Amino acid sequence: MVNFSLEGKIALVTGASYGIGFALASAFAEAGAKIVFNDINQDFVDRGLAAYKEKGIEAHGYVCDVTNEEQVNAMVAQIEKEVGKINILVNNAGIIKRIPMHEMTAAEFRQVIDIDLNGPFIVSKAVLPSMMEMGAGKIINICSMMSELGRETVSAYAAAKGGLKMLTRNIASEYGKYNIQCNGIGPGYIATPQTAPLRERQADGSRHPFDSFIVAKTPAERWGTPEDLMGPAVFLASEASDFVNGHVLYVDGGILAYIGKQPQ
Ligand code: NAP
Ligand code: GCO
Repeated sequence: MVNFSLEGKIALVTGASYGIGFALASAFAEAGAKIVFNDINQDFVDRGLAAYKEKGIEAHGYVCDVTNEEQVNAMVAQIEKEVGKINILVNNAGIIKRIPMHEMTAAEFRQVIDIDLNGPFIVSKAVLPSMMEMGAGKIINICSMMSELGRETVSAYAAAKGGLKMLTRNIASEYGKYNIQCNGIGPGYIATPQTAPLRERQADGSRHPFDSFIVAKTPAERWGTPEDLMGPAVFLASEASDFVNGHVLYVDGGILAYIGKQPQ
């Protein structure tokens, strides 16, 4: 019997007050997991807790900046004390800065790398010892189309997400012997606050050019939704994927496979 259930598991999803993280945590709860999440300030954590409660999910929320190793280690210790050892980690927290590279400061570049790549390293390192002790664990890194492709203005983000793909493969290589699987999810273009600027209506009411571009580049002819990612995440968090390791599962409506629609 294939086991997609997460009953009895504890899942930590970083940056999950809303957006993709919130959808993934909700899917894990539906599959039976206990939900733990963090966000960068109490206001977002409180909003997240209320949103989970509205869905009937009793989540545990913590204020923690994933780039701060001391805060992360303290949060994981507190989770283990208050909830239990973490079976599933989703490194979801992330930012993007859309700035032409020749105009981007080194500090701006570093900030994106710090949150999108150093953060997953720090949080994964914090949960690995207990997973090694338990002889099982799932780490899922939220990668991106930019783990494979570049585009104007996202140099820092692409460098971080490309690095996150290789960090995923390295954790898989180093910890597979402990029955810990580390995989990535590579969402396509998903309608969340992070991509809202790319979908804004123009002054004349027309679609944002990038919006039209993405719809033409996607065989599914639509933006993805956080809900599109829920099934793939439950699969990678469950025992059904125990022999899947070091893989990045692209959930992109076919963008990476498609040359794009011929302009009319
Ligand atoms: P989002 O709506 O901007 O949400 C990002 C979340 O991360 C927010 O809750 C944010 O909290 C949190 N966060 C940011 N910096 C943090 C830090 N230092 N410590 C803790 N939490 C932090 O983004 P999203 O669209 O849901 O994306 C979630 C993940 O999916 C990101 O890794 C993103 O790169 C990736 N992704 C998104 C898309 C897409 O099209 N949307 C596609 C591929 C991959 P605050 O609000 O408090 O800052
Ligand atoms: C951008 C978008 C993308 C998406 C996502 C695609 O400006 O190109 O924000 O980077 O967020 O990462 O997979």
